[in-house]
Amino acid sequence: MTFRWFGDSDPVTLAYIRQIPGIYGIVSALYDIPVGAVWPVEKIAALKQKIEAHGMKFEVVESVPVHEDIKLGRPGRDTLIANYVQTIRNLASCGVKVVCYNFMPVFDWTRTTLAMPLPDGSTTLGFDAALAGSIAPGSSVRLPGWDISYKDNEFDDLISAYKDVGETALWEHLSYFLQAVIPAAADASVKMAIHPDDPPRPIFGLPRIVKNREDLERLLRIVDHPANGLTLCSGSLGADCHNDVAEMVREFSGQGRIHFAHLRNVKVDEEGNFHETSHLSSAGSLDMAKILQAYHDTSYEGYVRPDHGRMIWGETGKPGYGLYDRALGAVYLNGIWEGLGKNSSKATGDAS
Ligand code: DNO
Ligand code: MN
Repeated sequence: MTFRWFGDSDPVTLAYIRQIPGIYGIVSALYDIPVGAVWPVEKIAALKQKIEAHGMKFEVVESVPVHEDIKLGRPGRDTLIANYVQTIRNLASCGVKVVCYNFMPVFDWTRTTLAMPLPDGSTTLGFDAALAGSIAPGSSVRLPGWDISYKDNEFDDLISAYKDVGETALWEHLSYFLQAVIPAAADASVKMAIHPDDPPRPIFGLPRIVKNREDLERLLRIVDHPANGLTLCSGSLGADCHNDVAEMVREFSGQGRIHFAHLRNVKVDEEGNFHETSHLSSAGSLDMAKILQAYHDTSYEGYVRPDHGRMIWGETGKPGYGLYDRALGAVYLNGIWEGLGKNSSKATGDAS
């Protein structure tokens, strides 16, 4: 069980995270390195040391961002890919075992609201499909809930650059990236773990290619090696009610290709609207016990973290990444996992 931490500027401290029962490690990144530049060993080592001083491990990075020129297949991509590979080597030299990344054009996750009120007085991240659908690519509308690190002018340029890059080209650019990066990652004993698109559908006219079982299958076959793996995010994939998350876990964990499990619950409808809920199964549309059962049945030994949480108990801070609800999630998930262990044939000695 791990917990995401955004570095010294994160209002949630390592000292507090340590007090959550059952936390093994911290998931973090270097946030002051420009996208595309090599992460220096000294900075990685300093981060590791800080985390270890609080009694936790640093074995998972989320994320090493992929430069837009790689996703766009622009001429400069070879240098950027060489930098990416060097970053992987540097991370490996500091003991990092899994690197999470994503291949979403321009945006990381997108929400139409960051503070949707729930009946219990908490607030959560929400997505209104009609509202998102009404925004034309390149229009001046800005949403509160999208994770981008571009200035407005760069942002508009990027959106127009993607006019010539549809799904087919994006797949080609992802293949090119994987064919260069996976052998180097394998060589450094690092497992790459792509995060699915969130939400799992095209938005603002931009292509999205990591949205469902077929996409994951296709991706894994591009370089059919364990170093080419998945961050299976239940909440991202679960935002499409046609995705059977437990079934995907069973299939891909069974193949040893899930290296990082993001666990959270969402309440979804047929139109593609959704909001995030507490981790509890009854609070949302996903059966968390069934999902964990699938991990357990396939002897999953990878890393796990509670993904986003609601804002509860008056907490303020980075939406989705407060302390309290994520801590409740970690404990709830650990509880299910402990129960599965005690009920399994291994634990009871039942050979059937
Ligand atoms: C959404 C979150 C994301 C994720 C990045 C990974 O479900 O987990 O912020 O961290 O997309 O690159
Ligand atoms: Mn996630």
